[in-house]
Amino acid sequence: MNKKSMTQTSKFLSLVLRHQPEAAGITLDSHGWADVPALLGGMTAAGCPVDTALLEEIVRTDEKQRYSFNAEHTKIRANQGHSVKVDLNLRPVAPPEFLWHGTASRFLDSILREGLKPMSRQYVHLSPDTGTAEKVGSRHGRPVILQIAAQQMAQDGYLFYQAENGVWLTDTVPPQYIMNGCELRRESSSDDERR
Ligand code: HQG
Repeated sequence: MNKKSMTQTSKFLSLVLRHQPEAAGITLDSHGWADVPALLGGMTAAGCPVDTALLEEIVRTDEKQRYSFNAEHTKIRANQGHSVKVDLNLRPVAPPEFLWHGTASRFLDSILREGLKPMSRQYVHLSPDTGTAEKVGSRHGRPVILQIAAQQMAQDGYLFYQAENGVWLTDTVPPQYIMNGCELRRESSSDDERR
């Protein structure tokens, strides 16, 4: 299978495992697991033919390690990114001093006012490095990178989790923990340029 059709199959797989299991006529259990035979049958019936070998290849080669099998490879789930409510059994972990969030410049005003919210997903997603954050932000438009005082948040009682694939998750980031907020606001303000 060529890379383009594999990407398309992977996108449908993400949709099913994170957002709309009903698109393949299946259900997820409370921990987000789908039954592999049901998934293969359901995706194929929905016009996206996939067999065990292809599913194994998608999971193995996914550049973001988006999916995991159980030990027997009879079940599969997405490692993060869900909008359906699932309990991934994540245990709180101490974060590094700083984490990063890539977003688009047009969201900046709202984010600096209200903080980071999970929007349609279960958690706010944070990156361990600026390079990853920049890629995440570029998906939405002109990227801006927010520096998050994660360790300070943890000291103040906020919980952090790390998904199977290294992505950091937390419920919300209030604006005072966005370290470079002032700087970004200054950069994005055209008034400032005129001074
Ligand atoms: C923004 C991808 C206005 C937030 C990535 C983001 C990631 C606000 C957008 C994963 C806001 C939501 C998640 C507020 C947050 N006002 N906008 N108060 N608070 N936002 O896609 O973090 O390829 O749901 O900044 O790599 O971009 O799918 O979240 O721009 O790991 O595997 O609202 O998804 O992975 O967008 O991305 P998203 P995200 P996959």
